[in-house]
Amino acid sequence: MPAMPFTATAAHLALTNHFAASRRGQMRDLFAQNPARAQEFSLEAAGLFLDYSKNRIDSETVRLLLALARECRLEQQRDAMFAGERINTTEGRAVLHTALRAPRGQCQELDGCDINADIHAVLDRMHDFSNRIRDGIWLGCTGQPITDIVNIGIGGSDLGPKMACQALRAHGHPRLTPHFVSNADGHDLGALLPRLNSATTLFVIASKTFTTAETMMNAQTARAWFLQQHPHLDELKKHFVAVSTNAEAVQSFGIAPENMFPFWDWVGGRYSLWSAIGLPLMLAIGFEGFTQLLAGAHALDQHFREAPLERNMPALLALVGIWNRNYFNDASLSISPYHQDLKYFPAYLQQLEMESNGKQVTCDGMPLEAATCPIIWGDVGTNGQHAYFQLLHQGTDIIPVDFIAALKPSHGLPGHHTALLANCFAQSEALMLGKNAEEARRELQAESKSAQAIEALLPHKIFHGNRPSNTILMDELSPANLGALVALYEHKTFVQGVIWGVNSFDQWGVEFGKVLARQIHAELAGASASKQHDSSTNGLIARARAAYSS
Ligand code: G6Q
Repeated sequence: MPAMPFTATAAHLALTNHFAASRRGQMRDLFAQNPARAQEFSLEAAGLFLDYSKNRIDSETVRLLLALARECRLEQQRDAMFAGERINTTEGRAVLHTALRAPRGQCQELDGCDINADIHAVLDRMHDFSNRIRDGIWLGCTGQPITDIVNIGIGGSDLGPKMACQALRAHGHPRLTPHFVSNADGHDLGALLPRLNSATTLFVIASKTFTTAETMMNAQTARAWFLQQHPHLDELKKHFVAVSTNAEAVQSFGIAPENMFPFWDWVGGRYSLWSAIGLPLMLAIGFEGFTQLLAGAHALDQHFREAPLERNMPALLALVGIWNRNYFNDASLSISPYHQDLKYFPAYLQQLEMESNGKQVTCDGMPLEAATCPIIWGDVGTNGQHAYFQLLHQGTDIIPVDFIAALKPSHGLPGHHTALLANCFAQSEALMLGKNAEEARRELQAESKSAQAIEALLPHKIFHGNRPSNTILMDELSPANLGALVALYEHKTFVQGVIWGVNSFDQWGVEFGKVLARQIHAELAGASASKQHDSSTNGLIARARAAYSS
């Protein structure tokens, strides 16, 4: 990690001066001056096309941002990650999710051992298991094939497979319905259980630690529900499997070792889709589809490792984000997939980026001098257009947007996809161009409004434009392209973490949250409420206890 904060680099000073000189520049002028602008600021890699030309940048901006990346030793740190160095320093762990998608036989050393064989041994077991479920060979306790897969997990043990099962639902097995239960709130599991046939349901208990309170509570409830209907403990093994790094806890829960799919401490929760945490996805789309997902991510890994930074998609996406965040001071980033099947992608990226880079100190424990991760949020287009896009176009904050779309749909309904893409492209164009007073006035005049009405309406009809966005396109939302897309954002997150000098792979805030509720939980469930909190918290506890007892 960099010895000095990025704000102390020569490139940062140059960027600060460049920002002062260029910040009032208008993208519409830059496009008019340079007909090759879109070509200059776009590139293809691993089945993805990125157009980042609708950003407030010119060639000099990119040159200086690349210099910043080099001064922060991005290439060396990228190589250290791929080499299995323990770059997650606060947990003393290597960061090797990229090894999970490397082809069989591609050696990956960790502490002198090749982990590729271990990875593929687990993939082989997942392959065999998913084939048996999908082909109807694995039977439930009454001899019927499985119809419903319920993943019980939270955070990194939920968001990845949930997002990917939805994204690739067009590739799903017709007999199998995946469900995802994560919340400690019983309204989540409680709403699902009555809809399930216990004799044809498979529960996948997914937890790296196998100690997470929400997951353990939901798993125990699911187990009790199942045993109520099938009291023989022996039947559990046809309906409960686990994905975890904690074999002992899995066994104590009552899941046999042959029903456990392991992964390793060098796989961070939010980077674990590619490991056995992806089991529900493999069950849904099959081993071949899962292999294509891994291959797409691997292709992007190769690109990230080998392409010069000048033509490196994750690096450029990240650096443009740094420009927006640290120079223009844009505090949020909206993710706008124009694909219904990517509806969980904004939530997935929210965890990936905010949990990775929402940090307050550098790797050396020094307070950060610059802002880090913007707030990540969003929803699918066109829905967002009829809700919060008003603020994107005319709000007082500038909010960069990432538009994501597939050129071909996975449905056959005529007309819809052209309309969808037209909306997507029109939004980024409008955000960039805006509408000046002259253009707005002309429009109002064409509507034959009176001069007085025109002047009254004019301020409301003006769009200042110059609002930045990226557009990411793929041919279709295939497993391979989804793999590449997720890997693109993983590496973007890594690059930004390197520039900010933070550890993108720990999550002490999440760990803090895991212990916070324990004491109050005991007080809510116990005989008498303690008075040791502030008056607000004491009052809330008293209210909840009164509601229980009434
Ligand atoms: C991810 C985080 C966090 C984690 C969940 C679930 O990077 O660490 O979201 O995935 O808290 O943890 P378990 O898998 O251990 O249940």
